[in-house]
Amino acid sequence: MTHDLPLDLSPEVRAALGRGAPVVALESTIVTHGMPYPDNVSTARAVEAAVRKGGAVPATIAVLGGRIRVGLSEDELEALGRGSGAMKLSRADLAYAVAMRRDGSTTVAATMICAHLAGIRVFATGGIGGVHRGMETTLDVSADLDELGRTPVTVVCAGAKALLDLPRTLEYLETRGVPVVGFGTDRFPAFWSRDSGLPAPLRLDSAAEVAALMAAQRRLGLSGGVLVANPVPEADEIPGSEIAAHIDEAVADAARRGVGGKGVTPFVLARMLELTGGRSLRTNVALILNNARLAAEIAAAAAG
Ligand code: PSU
Ligand code: MN
Repeated sequence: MTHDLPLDLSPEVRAALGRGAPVVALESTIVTHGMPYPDNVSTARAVEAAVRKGGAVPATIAVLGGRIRVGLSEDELEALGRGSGAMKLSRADLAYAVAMRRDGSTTVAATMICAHLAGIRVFATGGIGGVHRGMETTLDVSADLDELGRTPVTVVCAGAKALLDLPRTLEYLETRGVPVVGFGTDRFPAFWSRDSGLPAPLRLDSAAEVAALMAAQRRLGLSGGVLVANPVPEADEIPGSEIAAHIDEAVADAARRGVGGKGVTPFVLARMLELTGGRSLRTNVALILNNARLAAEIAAAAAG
């Protein structure tokens, strides 16, 4: 227990943080709501291994029985991936899950909150939530964006999915004062594809440069995180022209079935898997591993 917070660090994570060694936070909504079993668990394990190989300690975050757990055991990860009872926790649900002693997986927003409580500054995921298409009527804007504007954690992602309204997502991030960095690219990536058709607002080309940005942000007293957009490796990408029709169909299906709120992203992800015959999942796994490797490098550069 850390002070009187409902926060439990695994012994390995606690030791790493204690000696100032690099630690990379990992989310768990990807496990419970982003991929089917058993690919979700095997991917989560492979991501942890990629972080280790990069010289950092992985800290997968979830809420179990109302305790925020930072660093899960193999068995806990397996149970989370198998089970269907976990809540999808964003900022709005975190206190509820703690108070009611529930199990829940953490989204990008909730993982940032928990990572910050634990003292972890770098976090790897696949794609962030964003402004949904049709937000003019639904007002559906992921809490991930506001979290990036307020919580000092660097999030490494492969951009955001083209099922979102990407121009508005970037506008919103700018309004909230979030540095959005194309890593080794001038283009903002779109998860399965390397280029969304939009420019990346900023560009950096090394982990050391990202660490320098984080340090400067801190020195200036600017609250909030950094979004590092790391394009999927070329060999694994699905070009935008190939994926666009599937995205449109999946989004239309969600609307037709009246799926709304927290259900939209999980529904569309599952539908994309069907529509692409599994190809979207392979790309998803490849890009998360790629982000885990970069996050480990950034954590090492920031710790050094
Ligand atoms: N985008 C993805 N894959 C995901 C998610 C987003 O490409 O698994 C998950 C992340 O956990 C993200 C959350 O934080 O969905 C956003 O959900 P919402 O749009 O309901 O805020
Ligand atoms: Mn939403």
